[in-house]
Amino acid sequence: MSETLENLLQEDRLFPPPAELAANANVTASAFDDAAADRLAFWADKAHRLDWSKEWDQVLDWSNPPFAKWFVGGRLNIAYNCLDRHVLNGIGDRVAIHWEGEPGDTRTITYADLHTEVCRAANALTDLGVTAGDRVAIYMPMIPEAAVAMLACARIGATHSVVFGGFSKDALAGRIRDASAKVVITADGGYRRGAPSALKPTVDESVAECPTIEKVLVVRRTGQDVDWQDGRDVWWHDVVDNASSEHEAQAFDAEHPLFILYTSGTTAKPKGILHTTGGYLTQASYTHHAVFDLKPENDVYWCTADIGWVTGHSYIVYGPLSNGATQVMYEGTPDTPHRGRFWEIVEKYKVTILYTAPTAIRTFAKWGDDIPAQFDLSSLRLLGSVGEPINPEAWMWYREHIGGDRCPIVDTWWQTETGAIMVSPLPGVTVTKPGSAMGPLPGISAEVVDDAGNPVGNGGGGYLVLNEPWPSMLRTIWGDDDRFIETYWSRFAAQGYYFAGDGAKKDDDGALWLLGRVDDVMLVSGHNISTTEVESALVAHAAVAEAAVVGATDPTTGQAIVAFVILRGGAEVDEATLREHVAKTLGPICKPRSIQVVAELPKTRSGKIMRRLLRDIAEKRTMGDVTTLQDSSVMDLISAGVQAGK
Ligand code: 6R9
Repeated sequence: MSETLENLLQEDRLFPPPAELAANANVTASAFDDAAADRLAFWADKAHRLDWSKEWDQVLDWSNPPFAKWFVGGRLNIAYNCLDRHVLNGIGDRVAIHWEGEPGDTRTITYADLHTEVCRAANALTDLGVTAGDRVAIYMPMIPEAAVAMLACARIGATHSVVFGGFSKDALAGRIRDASAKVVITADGGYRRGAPSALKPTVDESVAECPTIEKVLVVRRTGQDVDWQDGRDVWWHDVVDNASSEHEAQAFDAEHPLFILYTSGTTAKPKGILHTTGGYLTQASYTHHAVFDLKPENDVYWCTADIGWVTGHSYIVYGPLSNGATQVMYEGTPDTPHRGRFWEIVEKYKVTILYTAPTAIRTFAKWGDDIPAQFDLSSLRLLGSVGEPINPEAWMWYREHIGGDRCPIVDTWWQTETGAIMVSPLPGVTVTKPGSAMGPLPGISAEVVDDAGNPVGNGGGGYLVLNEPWPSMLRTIWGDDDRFIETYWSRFAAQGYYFAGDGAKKDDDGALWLLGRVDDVMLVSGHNISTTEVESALVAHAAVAEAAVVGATDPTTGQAIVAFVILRGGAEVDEATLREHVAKTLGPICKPRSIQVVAELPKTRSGKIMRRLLRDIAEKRTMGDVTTLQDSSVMDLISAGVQAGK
């Protein structure tokens, strides 16, 4: 990408925080002053929200960048912070998890229950030979045991590596091998789209290729038949249910490895992102308190992410539980048994805070306004978004049809690598703009820079960088320090900036707009145009629910914009109208060469559009690697449609 990104989309709508929320907010504007006065003292203060068995000697050791050490010399136990201290503080009978299985079965788990279960699991893992520093792979459906397994590992100092319960045998085996995991925790299966979906056979095939695995611990969820290898396979209900519920948590060093999580890695070998203990929990916990304004006595919080995504780690397990939250956990898909399932759950549990992804929001908009309108959503008071840029019109739809025009929206930008939220409105402070993540949180430093690493200033576009270390930053790529430096710290090595890989702009007021991955930026007749802005222009048309655009090689313009759109239920529109609509919104340079109506778009399991595959279609190439797709048949449908249409 050369010099800068064009700054095209204008947005004038403003939404101030609701007065009552602002008056009672957990975090007010003074947090920015505190952090500006002394950033390290600010984070030390946030670390004091946790219980440490030994105080640190130094807040940050940045003497060997980019290898950071936070809270040097401090010691704590993560599970103790998420469970024991709440029980000791007398809130053991507060509900930690309202779990809802896809078939409609439910479980209500208090903090005391969760504590007991994690203690048993910690003892069981110890009996299976797991000790501090060992790696444990977790390949599970969205059942409470997934959180229990993670916390039990954390409790005994084993490093977990959660792998999405839908990934293939090769993906699982590759991740087990890379981390040399000793144990896999899994289930016979889980419920997806109204049917049991098996997990154990994939584990069996993977483990056959992974000699480091000594034990496979299996939760019985669906009751489906499983192959069994005596001596290696053990049932959770045999070993965990029979283990002692007494377990004293030992403290670990602040830099003890807590988890490895592999990023989807669209092209190369997946990267094992390593997170450690003290800094990670400090920031996951504080941001959950600040961004969601969580009032643990009153709120019912629901993050719809899967545990296999970093969002599930930081905002289902570690953030909410460290804050003593009551939360909903749902096993299945949003359209089972009907398209109102999410709203039925909000109504049933009186959810107050909902955190979901733009892909889900656009899908709900496509399904129609009348579906959420059938449910009582009046308990909601705050909405969050994560995973992709949220198009302004999707943001407005979310606000109106889910938030009843009263709930603030926090659009939270962060990554597996950052461990916790970095850029987001504060709901009691920030006047928001639909589609903008607004600005860095207190204690976080971010900039938009040009090719040479100079700030672009208001009104300019370029690269989003993080220019100061932060507590929950990744510490390295597991087993590959060189790749860590090369991937994240080499682009702006002279300045010492972390480069996230995302394009961004600052509008005239200095608000931040994420513009998608820089690899996706299109170069049309010498102009750098972001996929996000063209997609948002398309989604702003009343007939369009979702859009994905890519740059395809073009003999005259270098690249031409090729768009794929999903229409809203019942809507009809012709291609010429949509092309004109984009030209009118953003300027003639952004007029797509072609627009194809499709039924689905290729997405990863965390809901991100895989533009690389659409580029293959637009340029009539054979398709690249589709292993991280949620549903690989989508690509056949799209290419068949494109061939028929052209
Ligand atoms: C948490 C998570 C990280 C990438 C990131 C960016 C995109 C996430 C976003 C967003 C715009 C937001 N992304 N949140 N883009 N606005 N609010 O998603 O982690 O799966 O590692 O993905 O997702 O491109 O670089 P991860």
